[in-house]
Amino acid sequence: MEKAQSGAAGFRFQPKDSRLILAHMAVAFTAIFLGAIAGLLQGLVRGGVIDLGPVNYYQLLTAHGVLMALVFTTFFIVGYLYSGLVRTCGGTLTEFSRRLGWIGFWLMTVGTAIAAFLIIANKATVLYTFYAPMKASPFFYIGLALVVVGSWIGAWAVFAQYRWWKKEHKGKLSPLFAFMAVATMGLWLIATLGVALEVLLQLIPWSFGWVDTINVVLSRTLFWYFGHPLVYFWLMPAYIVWYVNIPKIIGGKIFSDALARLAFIMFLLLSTPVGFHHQLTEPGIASGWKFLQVALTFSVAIPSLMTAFAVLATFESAGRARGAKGLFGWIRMLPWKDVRFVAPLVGMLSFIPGGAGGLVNTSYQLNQVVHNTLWVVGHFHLTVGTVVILTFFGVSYWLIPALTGRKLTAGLNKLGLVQTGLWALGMLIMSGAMHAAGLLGTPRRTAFTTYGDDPIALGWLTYQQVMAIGGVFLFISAMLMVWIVIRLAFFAPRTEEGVDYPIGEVAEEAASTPAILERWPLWVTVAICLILVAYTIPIAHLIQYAPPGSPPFQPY
Ligand code: HAS
Ligand code: CU
Repeated sequence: MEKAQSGAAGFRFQPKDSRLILAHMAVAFTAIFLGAIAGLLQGLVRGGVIDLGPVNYYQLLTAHGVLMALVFTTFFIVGYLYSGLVRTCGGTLTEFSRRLGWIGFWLMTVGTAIAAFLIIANKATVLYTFYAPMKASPFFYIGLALVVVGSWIGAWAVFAQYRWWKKEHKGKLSPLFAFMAVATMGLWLIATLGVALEVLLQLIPWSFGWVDTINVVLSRTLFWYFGHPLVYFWLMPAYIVWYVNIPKIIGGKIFSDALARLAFIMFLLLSTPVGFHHQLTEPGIASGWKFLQVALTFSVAIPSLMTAFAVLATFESAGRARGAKGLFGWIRMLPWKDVRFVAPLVGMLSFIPGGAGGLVNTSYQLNQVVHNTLWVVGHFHLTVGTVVILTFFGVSYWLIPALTGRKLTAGLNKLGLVQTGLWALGMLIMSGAMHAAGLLGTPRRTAFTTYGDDPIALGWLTYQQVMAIGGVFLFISAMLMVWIVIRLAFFAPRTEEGVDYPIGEVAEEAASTPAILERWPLWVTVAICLILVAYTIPIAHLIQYAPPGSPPFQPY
């Protein structure tokens, strides 16, 4: 590891940029800290290990889901994208982008604070998917709306920086990082349209009592129009790390710039028109439309398979360039003691079962076996909870010191390896037990219960206890991570020579990138056409043949 760092380019962040990025990181890691506490407690309650009496299981579950899946990811991603734009597009944000960045940050932070307050007050115990007809306080939805609007402004900050760079470098291909950041934020704008409509037109008027009932299936459809691309909004920045940062960390080259851009264009096109794979058991949507979206879901696995190929190719050629022999000799050449590589690598490895599980989920008939069971919870703890989060942890090990002008010491690197190992172990146990319990029929979104000592339900208990054990390892790992982040931000030794912000170079033998990949208007138009094909008629039907609306319920 020492060697990789001494070859550093010596990049320096300007304080006005690092302040903005660190602000995002501070909220992100506060969310991890609180979310992990909620996660531990909820896991122990669910396993029947402890009984918290009056503390509401569903309230803890909501806090855990919102903090980890929505708050941590969004703040981390926006901060990370700014950092890479600074590094690859001009060395500093333009005044305009930075101002937008701060406006977006404060809107998101105020919105988060409002939502968090209402969860603590037990006025928003609706889980992170906030499904109607469960009703939260209208101010919870307003808080979420502020987060979304803030993130839109963040997206414009990204676009503005990119456009500034393009103007300064007429006719040139944009840096790969910037291209990917634009694709990610473009997808985010398209995706959040669905949830914005749901919140503004349905949830807010209904929760204020301005209308008596809500069209439940329409609200869920609008939610999943957003909810699936949401998971790619988490995944694409992790892929940026794999495509752009990791090659440099392992001393290799980016396998193919064109392939990387093509994969991101495919995500832009195919991530949205697939939301029905979360609604395969939902009545009111004709099976033909479900089938179409299932087919599109299988297509959106292709850019992930391309990524697996490209990342492996980068690994192999990096090893061979260093003289690796035999079929697998290159594996030993990888920097196995560098946490900046190992944490994301564990993420990649967990996407092999995680992605396979996703393909099971979306296989129309198989979905009936797993839907609404703990299997699905196991799936998303492997994907967002390991692939994405371990990649982001891997980034934190070099990004936080890069922002504060400090060094990742050998000691903190070692502790990072322990943290990564604990996470991997905890997740193997917890997610493994969740998958198994799900296949036995254990429902998700339920507090501890033996269903009146029903023998089938009693058979699930061991799995739930095993899940709790995995949860304890994960909790320890999360606390260790927060501690390391604090060390890196405030206490690690300072360095004067500038720091290593790893950006890979494209391999010499890679083919050149076709300019058409950067024609955004074309790709956005195709994306919108696909969405119109997949959603117009089914949504029109949901409105035209609307089921009787539902009044609000507040069960907890
Ligand atoms: Fe999913 C439910 C289908 C990917 C997250 N998913 C969820 C939920 C979440 C989530 C949060 O079709 C629950 C929502 C809720 O609360 O109800 N998912 C898929 C499919 C994929 C997929 C087809 N999901 C993700 C990702 C997520 C995520 C990514 C977060 C980041 N998912 C579903 C379906 C449901 C679902 C149904 C609904 C289930 C239900 O009934 O409720 C695909 O995108 C997966 C494609 C991926 C691959 C794997 C490629 C492998 C790679 C790693 C290579 C490794 C290397 C390392 C290179 C085909 C890229 C090698 C190194 C060496 C040294 C050897
Ligand atoms: Cu999905």
